[in-house]
Amino acid sequence: MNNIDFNSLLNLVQDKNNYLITTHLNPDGDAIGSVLALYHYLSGKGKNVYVVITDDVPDNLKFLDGVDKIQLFSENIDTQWIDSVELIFILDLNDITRLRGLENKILSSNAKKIVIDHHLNPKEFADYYLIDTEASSTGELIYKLIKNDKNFQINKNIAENLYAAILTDTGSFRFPRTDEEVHLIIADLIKNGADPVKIYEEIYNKNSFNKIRLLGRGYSNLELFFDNTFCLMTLKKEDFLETNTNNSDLENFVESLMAIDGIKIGVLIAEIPDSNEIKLSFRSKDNYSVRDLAMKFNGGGHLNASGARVKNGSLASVKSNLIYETKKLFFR
Ligand SMILES: [Mn+2]
Repeated sequence: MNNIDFNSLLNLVQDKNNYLITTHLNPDGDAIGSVLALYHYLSGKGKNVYVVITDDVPDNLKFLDGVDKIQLFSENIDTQWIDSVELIFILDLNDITRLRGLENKILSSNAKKIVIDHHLNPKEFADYYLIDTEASSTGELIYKLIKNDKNFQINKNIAENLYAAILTDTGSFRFPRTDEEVHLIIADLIKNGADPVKIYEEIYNKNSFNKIRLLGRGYSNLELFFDNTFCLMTLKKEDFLETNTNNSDLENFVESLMAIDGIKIGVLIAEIPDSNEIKLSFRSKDNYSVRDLAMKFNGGGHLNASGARVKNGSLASVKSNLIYETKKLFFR
């Protein structure tokens, strides 16, 4: 793996003019904020920059400056220009399969590919890697990259995008990688124009009334197991229909279970309307590996956050199976 540092990367950028920036499917705040900050930096230096991603920008990130420059990739769009770029930045991912559909276009391009990321276990596919698994976010790495350019001053657009990236990837400055350095970076971003009140308001306080009503249904259905360490939230089809909501309204529901005192594992089990699928979302603390639990249902993910979808199962049987598997894995 060819690792590159900030200064060598800046040198590489100096004499090139045509760039492509992309990031992973289901983009989050770190993905979009990092992409747009790098976009503003490069275009601020007079470069020609394309931005392409494979899924829509989530609604709560559409306020970010530069969102209108993002193209949505599909098999139908003209991608001839991909062959004209000289450098391709791949941000916040280290496994090319997370580029869904775009990966072949990128791999077959003659441009140099550069991964900037903070996830563990990178796969070998790019020409250069700028990876720091200790970093809070990819946004933190983009900040350091731009700061290494002594001829460039971070402007408001860049500051806002990087603030959004770090805010979201640190769970609002509370995840373990939130250290002194992160707060010093944040202070510098505020100094350069990021507005913490506005950005938080845009990202977190734009829930629909119906979504909160659906969450209320979920809260009233909570169940505890295994000495109050395992909490289960169940949502049935009628909960969605009666609140006029759908699958996409479930964001952050399972996370909220982890705020309950003593909870080690939280699971959301939801009967998705207009489908024959049951969605399972898992969160945990410490070494309770919900990835192992998700794999029992043909899903996957991380140690403390994972998911699965069960087709054609009944809610009752998936639920009893879930409780059985959880007991077998953790509470024998
Ligand atoms: Mn990230």
